[in-house]
Amino acid sequence: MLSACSDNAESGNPAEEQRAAIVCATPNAEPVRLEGGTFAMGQDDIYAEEGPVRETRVGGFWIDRHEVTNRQFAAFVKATGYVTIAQKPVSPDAFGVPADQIPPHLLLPGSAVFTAPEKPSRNYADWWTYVPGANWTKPYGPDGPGARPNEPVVHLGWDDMTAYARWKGGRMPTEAEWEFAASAGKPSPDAQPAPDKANSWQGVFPMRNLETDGFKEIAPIGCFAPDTNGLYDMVGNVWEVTADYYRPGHDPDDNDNPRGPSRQDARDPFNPGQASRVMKGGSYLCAPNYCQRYRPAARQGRDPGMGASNVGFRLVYDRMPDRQSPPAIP
Ligand SMILES: [Ca+2]
Ligand SMILES: [Ca+2]
Repeated sequence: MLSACSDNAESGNPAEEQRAAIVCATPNAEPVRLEGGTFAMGQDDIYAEEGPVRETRVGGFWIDRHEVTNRQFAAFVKATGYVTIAQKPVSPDAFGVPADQIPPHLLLPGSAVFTAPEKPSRNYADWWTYVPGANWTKPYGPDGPGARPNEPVVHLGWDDMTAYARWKGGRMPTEAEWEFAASAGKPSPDAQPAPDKANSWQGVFPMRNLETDGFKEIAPIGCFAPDTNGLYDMVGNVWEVTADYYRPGHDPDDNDNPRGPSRQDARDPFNPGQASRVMKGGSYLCAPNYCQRYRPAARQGRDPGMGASNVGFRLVYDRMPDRQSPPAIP
């Protein structure tokens, strides 16, 4: 079944009209069974953290066809009363400095929101802003639109995602499982996906977003063609957090259902001192001039304690989930 992403057909804004003309699929809610196998994991010629390439085996699993949506997360919250990390005040202990040195707004509930800077920059601190009031229900902050049901949920921390996973009867994918699933059909290993293949950033990041693919920010699920596994938006739209701890590069000897380094061996240059998790696939903010991470092998660390406006997830399952009786959250 197909449905229009928007009914805003005659806005006078070419980008909005283009978006309105895009027809999005309504993906089947049942996960896809992948039988597992061997594939070439990693990449050697783009960013050093992605190598070395090595033959890697993964076992079979089921995987969600699309990123977890706001509709799905809202059902979890309604059933359990769950409150996410971004909806709670921040502990001063998280900063490691005396409380009187912490800017007060950083202690308010909130999350990191992309805000295009006024001048060209290659410093991520210039486009990431801690916005009090930003959380999964208000992905662009308190003054922006509310969460749209068919868009991927964002602004979740690790504990939020795993709480949802337990309730749903699934788990976070390993990096190898995720990359195996995303490698279906052997997408181009280095080029930016065509505008009809994935939601990424066309133009010069972070100043000029041409929106050639029809979306300035997050897209609803199902607006871009699925891969040969029937999976939507593995590359692009929002980053997807996996179970593995992050450190730059792969262990070449860890190639049979690898689960990444131990917590003690985790290391994230962008989040020193944090046991970050690996996230995959890039987002709507990935552009050729800055973040060429719209590829299956691409990876980055994700601070487990805070979400962002371009980070989501999807689940995998070891058995077909029983959708009739999700367990109560502890
Ligand atoms: Ca886009
Ligand atoms: Ca994605």
